Amino acid sequence: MSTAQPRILDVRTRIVKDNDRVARNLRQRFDDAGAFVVSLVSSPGAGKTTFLQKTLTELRPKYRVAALVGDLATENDAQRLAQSGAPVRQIVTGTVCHLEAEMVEKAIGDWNLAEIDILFIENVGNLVCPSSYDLGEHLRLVLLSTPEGEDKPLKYPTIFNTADIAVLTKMDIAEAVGFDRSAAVASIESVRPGMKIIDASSRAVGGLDAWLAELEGRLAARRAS
Ligand SMILES: Nc1nc2c(ncn2[C@@H]2O[C@H](COP(=O)(O)OP(=O)(O)OP(=O)(O)O)[C@@H](O)[C@H]2O)c(=O)[nH]1
Ligand SMILES: [Mg+2]
Repeated sequence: MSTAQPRILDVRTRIVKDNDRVARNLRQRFDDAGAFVVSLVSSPGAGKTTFLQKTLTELRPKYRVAALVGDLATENDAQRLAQSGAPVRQIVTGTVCHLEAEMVEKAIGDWNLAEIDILFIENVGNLVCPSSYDLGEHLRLVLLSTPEGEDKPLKYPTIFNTADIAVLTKMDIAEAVGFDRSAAVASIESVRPGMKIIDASSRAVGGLDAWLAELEGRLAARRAS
């Protein structure tokens, strides 16, 4: 038992190192092509696909957008996202509980990145595994939905520490589920002081306005730099 543990850790460290190398190459490709890449992580069902479908639909008139989506099984999410009219590819991971940079690289395949302004990557719904894997993205969102508990950041600090923005989703049902926003904000603040927090609802009219303004601001700043 005590001899097996270090070997497992060695293998894991090597896998993560290999992933980081592929992710660095990917980020360079994205930069060279001028594609801004945003990934989304959250627990299962926090609202990633709904948020992304609406985001793609809102952005399509102004930007060339595309999406990759990871799940252990089914092409359901890709079919939902494709309703936006954007190019979408599903990554089926089988038994793997997170996306890896190599999976992203393969899924991009023959896409011409120079023809994409913003590429979104929806990770597998999981608050643990995705945190260790850089996908070459420029911006990582962690979604926390109102029904799932204000202390999730305290229980899963790493996923919040490896993300850039926390999005509080399903705000339209916040009152019905007794969501305590200040407690959720305090949880996020205690694991990641100063983290940007955005309220969102994919059901309410204008529910993604704050997020879309933030994204457009970051995109403009990137293009100006
Ligand atoms: N009330 C409300 N429901 C939402 C909102 N966003 C998503 N939902 C619902 O939450 C459920 C899960 O949403 P999904 O978008 O599939 O969640 P997901 O994070 O992509 O799920 P996985 O990919 O399985 O991890 C669905 O029934 C959605 O309709 C929201 O803003 N408000
Ligand atoms: Mg989904």
